[in-house]
Amino acid sequence: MLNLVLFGPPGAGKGTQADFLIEKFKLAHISTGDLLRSQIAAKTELGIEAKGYMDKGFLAPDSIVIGMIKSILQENKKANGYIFDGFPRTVEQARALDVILNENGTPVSGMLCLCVEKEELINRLLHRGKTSGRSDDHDVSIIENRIRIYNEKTKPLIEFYAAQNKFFKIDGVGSVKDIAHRVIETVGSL
Ligand code: B4P
Repeated sequence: MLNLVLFGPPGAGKGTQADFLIEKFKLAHISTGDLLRSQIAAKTELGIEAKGYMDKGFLAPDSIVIGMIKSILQENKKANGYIFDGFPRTVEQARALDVILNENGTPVSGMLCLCVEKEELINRLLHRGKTSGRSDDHDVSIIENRIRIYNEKTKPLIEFYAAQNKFFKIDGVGSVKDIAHRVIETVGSL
């Protein structure tokens, strides 16, 4: 079973590359950003709580996100494997994911980290903000906060997965297709 963690700062191309991996390896796509946005759109209690954090560029609380992952994995038990897109984002989330997957005897196969410089990230997100309607893509200070939070809370996961020999660094700059080629080649080597 292939369980991939698609990793990188906001705007690195995680959602974009997930589409190629789904097509190629027929995996179930689990994007915590998409799940949270659908809770917000449905105006659920969870969505209303998460919105307060996301609009300002902060992470949603671990308890919310981990609970969401547990129920989505429960609903998709027959999948060939999973692409975790934007999850885990904190060490607590990564530990929880290891516990859940190890219980099923299907651990994380590899963490694919897309590397992109800050200036390019900001340009991509502002560009997307023109059409996405996402409240966190319009304002440079909110985007910078997302990148700051990534550096503080999420980047330490590189060490977490490197210690398990599961960290794979991929250049995230270039054409979307070239990057997809690099990503697929890396997955093929796992
Ligand atoms: P996400 O939905 O995961 O959003 P993101 O980090 O901005 O990445 P995304 O996948 O959307 O963008 P991508 O890099 O594909 O999270 C949003 C918020 O939800 C978080 O800030 C947080 O508040 C909350 N959240 C989500 N998961 C959480 C968790 N686990 N714990 C707590 N909170 C959580 O691409 C961005 C843009 O770049 C696109 O427009 C794309 O077209 C463009 N692009 C991609 N590749 C390109 C390339 N090669 N060249 C040029 N442009 C490219």
